[in-house]
Amino acid sequence: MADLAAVKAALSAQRIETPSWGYGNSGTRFRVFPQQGVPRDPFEKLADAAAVHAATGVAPLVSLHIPWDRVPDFGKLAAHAESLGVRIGAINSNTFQDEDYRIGSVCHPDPAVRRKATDHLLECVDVMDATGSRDLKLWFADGTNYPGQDDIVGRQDRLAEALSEVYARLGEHQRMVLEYKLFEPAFYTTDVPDWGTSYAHCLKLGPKAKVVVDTGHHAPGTNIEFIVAFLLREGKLGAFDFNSRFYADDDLMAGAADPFQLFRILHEVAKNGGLDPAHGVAFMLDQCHNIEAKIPAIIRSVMNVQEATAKALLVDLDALRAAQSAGDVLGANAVLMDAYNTDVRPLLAEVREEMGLSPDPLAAYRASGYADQILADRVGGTQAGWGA
Ligand SMILES: [Mn+2]
Repeated sequence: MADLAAVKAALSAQRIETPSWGYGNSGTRFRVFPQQGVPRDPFEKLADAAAVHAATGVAPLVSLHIPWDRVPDFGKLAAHAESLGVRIGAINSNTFQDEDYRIGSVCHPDPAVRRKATDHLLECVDVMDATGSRDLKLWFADGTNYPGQDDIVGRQDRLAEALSEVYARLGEHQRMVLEYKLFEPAFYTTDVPDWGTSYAHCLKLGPKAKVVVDTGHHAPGTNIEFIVAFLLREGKLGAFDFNSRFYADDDLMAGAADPFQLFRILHEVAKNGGLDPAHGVAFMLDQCHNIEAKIPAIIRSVMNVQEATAKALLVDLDALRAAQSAGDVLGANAVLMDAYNTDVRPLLAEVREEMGLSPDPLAAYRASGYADQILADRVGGTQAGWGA
């Protein structure tokens, strides 16, 4: 049996980071449906994130996205976060929304464009210095659409050169986390298409470079928990971008499409020490909320990650190992399924009450009156969204 006190301690200690862009208007390439009460600036995004943290107690970190969250004084933004009870998490770079990046950023054939992209990444490290952020999160839209369009190896060389310049700029306690994505926006080759490419670059860069696993960035049917287990074993799992996919990079709420997959991933995390803060795995959400209310959707996502984590922590590892060593295929599988089929909602309600929180985060949010307050307060101005 899992030690219940240890399970509760692990659940109350877990930290789930929410994305600033999840609070703004975002959607699909077809249509972004604006919603009332959406933040107009990064300060208001942090206020929404603080509302999520107030309801859940486990979401004190907020990822920023540069340039969408660029402000004249990042020290002021970090102080504002602190006054709201949250902190700045990962700084996400953006080398995909400028005219210059039509055929690439750090992998572009033109050294001037590469210089511009690398300078942006260095600017992001400046933002980390000013905000106390630990992680520089890199995702590159770079790739090609047509066979012969560019030299595959040449692009890898350019990528390595940019990464190594940025790596050298990192402070002692700062890290670089490199995200991969199978395809889109490039459709023939992507310069960081899979975990192996990210891992190979990170391995060469050094201990401060780690891989980000975005759960939506794989081919259908990919065994993501294998990737997670492998990277944990190598000490190279830096972070998760949790979200759900039914088809491609859907960016739906974590745990909505396939809660069993989320459980299997978190089982590998829990079993292999990844919940220990010393391991440094960041549990981030990377989602868009196009048709649903944003703050409640993020609260629901945090709860879904917590539920999968709770189930993972309930796996009877002694019984699992005994069954595995005995070659008891069905017994081992049953141990895992017993944990997955446990209703952990009462356990999480208890954990929340012991943390001095409401047992029901969504009800607590509704009762707070925050949703009405932002509708009344946020009149006029320009709502935040992609590009702002
Ligand atoms: Mn992502």
